[in-house]
Amino acid sequence: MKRIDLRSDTVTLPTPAMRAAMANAELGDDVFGEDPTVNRLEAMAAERMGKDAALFVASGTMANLVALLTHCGRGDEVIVGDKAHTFVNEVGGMAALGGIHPRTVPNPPDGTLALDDIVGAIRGDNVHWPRTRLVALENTHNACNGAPLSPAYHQAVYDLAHARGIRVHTDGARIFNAAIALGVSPREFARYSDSLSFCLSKGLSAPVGSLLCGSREFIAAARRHRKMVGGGMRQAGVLAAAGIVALETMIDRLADDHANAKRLAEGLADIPGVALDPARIKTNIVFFDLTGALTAPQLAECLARDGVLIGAMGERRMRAVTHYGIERADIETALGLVKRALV
Ligand code: TLP
Repeated sequence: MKRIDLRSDTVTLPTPAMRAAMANAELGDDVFGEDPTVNRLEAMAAERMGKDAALFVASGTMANLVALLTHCGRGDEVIVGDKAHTFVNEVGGMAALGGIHPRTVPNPPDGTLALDDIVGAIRGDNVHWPRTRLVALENTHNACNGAPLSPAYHQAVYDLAHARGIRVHTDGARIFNAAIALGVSPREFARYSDSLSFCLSKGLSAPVGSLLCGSREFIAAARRHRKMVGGGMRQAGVLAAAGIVALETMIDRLADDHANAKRLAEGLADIPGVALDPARIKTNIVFFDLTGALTAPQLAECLARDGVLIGAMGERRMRAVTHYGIERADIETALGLVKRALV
């Protein structure tokens, strides 16, 4: 029985080409700046995003933390969506480690922040108030069904923030999913972000690592923060080698993941007791709700017995994520099992 693991695209395993590249990687001490493979990956990432420089870090969480520490001082405020990964799923690191004050505004289902809400949340000059330093966006927006944010939206946020001396960070953990879904270069998002992070270890299937991209000065400062949080790795080229293969070979195929997610959403919507709007599914993340007797943990347990893993995200809410290794036939198998359990 094939295990069909739809819990996340983080479960992807490295491709044979990645394993070969890792075994043969040329290495050095990256804290000395002497790992040629890390240096190559960072140069590639900067070039892909149209930024001066990039920094290889251990995870998406570390990329966001280092970005926030670099943009904000203690007591500064960041405007962030109430469903943002940085706010919900990063252990409160910005507050715990950076003394950074999150100011949430609601994320509507399209994953944006309403421009009026951002303007309304920006602090004036008052001795009582923290200083607004940063707006943090997320593209694609994980908790909003992987919604891709358009370059035009990024530009609108960037323009209004910059007009007020505020910077913009984009958590682009799945920025290549957004680029593929909208048919644009990832540079279109990076252009309107002072910093942008993206992950190698989600849909791109590398085992470990994220890149933080920005100006030369920003990345130099971020490098110190990475060291401070214990992220200065030594022969990290063994990991970066897989990341290079990921950037070279794994981006275009994300379109298959999007098509599989669409099919999954349409199939789920046809099953009585499942509620979702398939029109919202534009990338590889499908949230759905259960309206019948079975709870999400119960359905997850039932499916797991047949080798299909879908995340229970609450009493009624579930999440399925498509990725490398999940084929169309696996989607049909999962749909058949959900139907059998619910109908
Ligand atoms: N997301 C994970 C879980 O943490 C929820 C997942 O399974 O989707 N930004 C975004 C938008 C993310 O979705 C994630 C991971 C991260 C940052 C953090 O990346 P890692 O896991 O590498 O720290």
